[in-house]
Amino acid sequence: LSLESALRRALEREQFSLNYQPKVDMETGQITGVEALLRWNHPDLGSVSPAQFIPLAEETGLIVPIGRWVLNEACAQAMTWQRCGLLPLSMAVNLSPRQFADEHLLQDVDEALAASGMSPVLLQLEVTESMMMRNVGRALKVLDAIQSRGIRLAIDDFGTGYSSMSLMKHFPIDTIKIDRSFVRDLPQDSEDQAIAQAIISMGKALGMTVVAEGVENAEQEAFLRTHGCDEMQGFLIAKPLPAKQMAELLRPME
Ligand code: G
Ligand code: G
Ligand code: MN
Ligand code: NA
Repeated sequence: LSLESALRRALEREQFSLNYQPKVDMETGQITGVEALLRWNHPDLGSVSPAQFIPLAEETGLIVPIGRWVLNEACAQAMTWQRCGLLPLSMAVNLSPRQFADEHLLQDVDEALAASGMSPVLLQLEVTESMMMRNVGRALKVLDAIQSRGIRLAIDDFGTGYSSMSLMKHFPIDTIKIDRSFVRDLPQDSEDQAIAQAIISMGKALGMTVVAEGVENAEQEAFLRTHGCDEMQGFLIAKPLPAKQMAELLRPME
């Protein structure tokens, strides 16, 4: 049994689930939103790492139906939490290059919003620099259509691709996420210090929200807060959690 054939059956066999990782405001400590992260639990193989199966799903094109499932599930979960009386929060969903290139992306997004009843302003789509640079004209059209619906856009893993300043200027981007490779060695590494500060000041000057990824300790947090980073995400706050555990974090203290 190849991994590919197992992956082909995973959707219909309901082997996927989503974990959720919170982002918090660095000033208030409040959770501003969560990012949905896909998990595959195979009965024999156990839990297969996304680092293994996402590239395979991308190569085979299976990421398109899988990604559609992720969108629907994430929006439905956000609305379940709202109906339980939790404060509405932003739900971030990662898009893959293949999904972004798919001509039905907007239709899939619209259907997930319609089926769940979620407000578009609460949905955030995470894209990468390389997805936008592959075909700039098309990417602009797609992102403008996404923005016109009120949906938010974040650039994931910022700084690891071919970042273009003109992309920052012309694309309707709300949020940039500093890749965790630049956060890991803060505050000791002086090059990472310079890079993190530059991303923060550029993002803020352009009116974007800047989120640091992969924050694992208080020293990293202190550096980022001092330099004006808006939000953070990482193991210091919480690992990606199953929906039930995430709901516990979201429930206000009594
Ligand atoms: O959750 P984890 O850190 O193991 O994720 C590893 C990689 O898989 C990350 O790059 C993450 O963006 C990606 N990933 C997780 N969930 C999804 C998803 O639903 N869709 C896509 N396209 N990528 C995802
Ligand atoms: O590429 P993307 O940013 O979507 O990747 C998200 C992945 O990063 C998730 O798989 C998650 O498990 C991982 N991640 C989240 N927070 C941390 C952290 O603080 N440290 C490390 N090493 N990985 C993290
Ligand atoms: Mn992401
Ligand atoms: Na990232």
